[in-house]
Amino acid sequence: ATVFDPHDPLGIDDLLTDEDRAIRDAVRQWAADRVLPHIAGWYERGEAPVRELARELGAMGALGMQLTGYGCAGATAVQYGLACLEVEAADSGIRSLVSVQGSLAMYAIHRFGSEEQKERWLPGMATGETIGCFGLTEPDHGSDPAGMRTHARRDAGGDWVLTGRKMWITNGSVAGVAIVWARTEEGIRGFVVPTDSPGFSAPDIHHKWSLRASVTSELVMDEVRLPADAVLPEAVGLRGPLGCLNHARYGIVWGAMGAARTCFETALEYARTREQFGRPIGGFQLTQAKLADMAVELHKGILLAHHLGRRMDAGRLRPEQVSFGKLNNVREAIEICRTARTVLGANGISLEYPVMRHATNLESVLTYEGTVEMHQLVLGKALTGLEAFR
Ligand code: TGC
Ligand code: FAD
Repeated sequence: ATVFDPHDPLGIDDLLTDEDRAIRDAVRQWAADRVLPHIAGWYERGEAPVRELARELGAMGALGMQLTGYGCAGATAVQYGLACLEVEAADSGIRSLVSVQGSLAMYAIHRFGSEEQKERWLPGMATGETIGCFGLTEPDHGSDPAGMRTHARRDAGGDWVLTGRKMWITNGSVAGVAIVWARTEEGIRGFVVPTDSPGFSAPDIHHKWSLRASVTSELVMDEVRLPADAVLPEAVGLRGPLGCLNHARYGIVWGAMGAARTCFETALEYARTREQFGRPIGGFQLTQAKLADMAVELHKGILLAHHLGRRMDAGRLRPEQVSFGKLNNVREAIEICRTARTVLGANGISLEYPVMRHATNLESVLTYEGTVEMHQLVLGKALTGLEAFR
């Protein structure tokens, strides 16, 4: 007979294969051993051992997990999603490392790169030896990357000369390679930039109150000279970087539910044990309403992520469907975390518990990879046929 499991009320586990469960459990265990004991301290100090974590994630096959060849794991979209969920259940900043490495930097090279670029960069990125970053956003062009100012021109010898600034770049200062998108005479192109190139620097951005266990940097390119073959040959126009974003956004659809799960589970446990007015606060109707609503949105979100994963595995996932998932799941996840915070009372604001950390992390997740408003407008355009960005 089936029993009701408060941790899986819809029985979503039944949708997974044994291999899916094995991957999920391995990543969950890694996060429990390697992230959870330290994360509050990293968060408080605004640091994380990114290089060490990247190597460990690489050893688990979690970097460029869905890609094939070049040392990548060739996992399914559902398996990649489950890994994102488990990593983000520990911290969104660590999941960002996974997303940027695998879904943005490695994906760009895998999807749009030459054979030489793939062989040179991907194996070391899959092991986490080399960290990658992805520079699309600029100080004056975030939601509207079409307006970017960073540009590259060819000199007389055929080399590229790259100049400009990128802003809010995850992993910037720890990266060995940067994928930088720039305006050229041929349209927007992607460049594979070794970060030791003369003229390239990546100063860190400080004073963040969100995603504190993640490195965020500026990229400054002052006449960076690159060989002719530094350009990604298969990407011309904004469809190049936006194609990479589909992949990373898909991982976030799952990941956000990881943050939400941790907050829900924390609130549930707290509500069962914390007593006021002579009884557990979980016995009050108002608390139960919160827990019921959180559980509904959490598991609806996981089902949605699973549905999108199956579509991606079948090669049938539309960008508008990714926007649907990113919009819903990040918005609901932050709501779940904020509600969990209220259930914990004053303890909710403490780093001794994970909820405030997750809630403040999700402020970044709500904004990056396309803001709520951008995904509403993508869906609005798909629904009405009318574009409302400009
Ligand atoms: P639009 O005219 O609609 O499109 C230009 C070209 O791109 C194609 N396209 C797509 N291709 C693939 N996937 C998608 N999702 C695509 N969306 C559009 C489109 O077909 C067209 O191709 P072509 O060949 O006809 O030229 O472009 P637009 O200028 O109107 O902009 C549309 C908009 C606003 C949706 C887009 O600019 C956008 O998504 N803006 C948000 C920017 C964004 O998400 N930035 C994220 C930066 S990276 C990041 O945040 C990493 S954080 C990572 C972490 O730490 O986890
Ligand atoms: P803006 O585009 O200036 O938007 C400000 C507000 O205006 C938003 O609410 C937005 O939705 C709204 N708005 C804008 N246009 C419209 C419109 N047409 N209609 C209605 N509302 C509109 N970028 C990278 O390239 N690589 C990275 O690795 C990366 N990592 C990041 C890490 C962190 C921690 C953060 C916070 C950001 C990161 N980003 C990265 C940048 C991120 O993608 C951008 O912040 C995001 O795309 C929004 O751009 P913006 O901040 O310039 O906001």
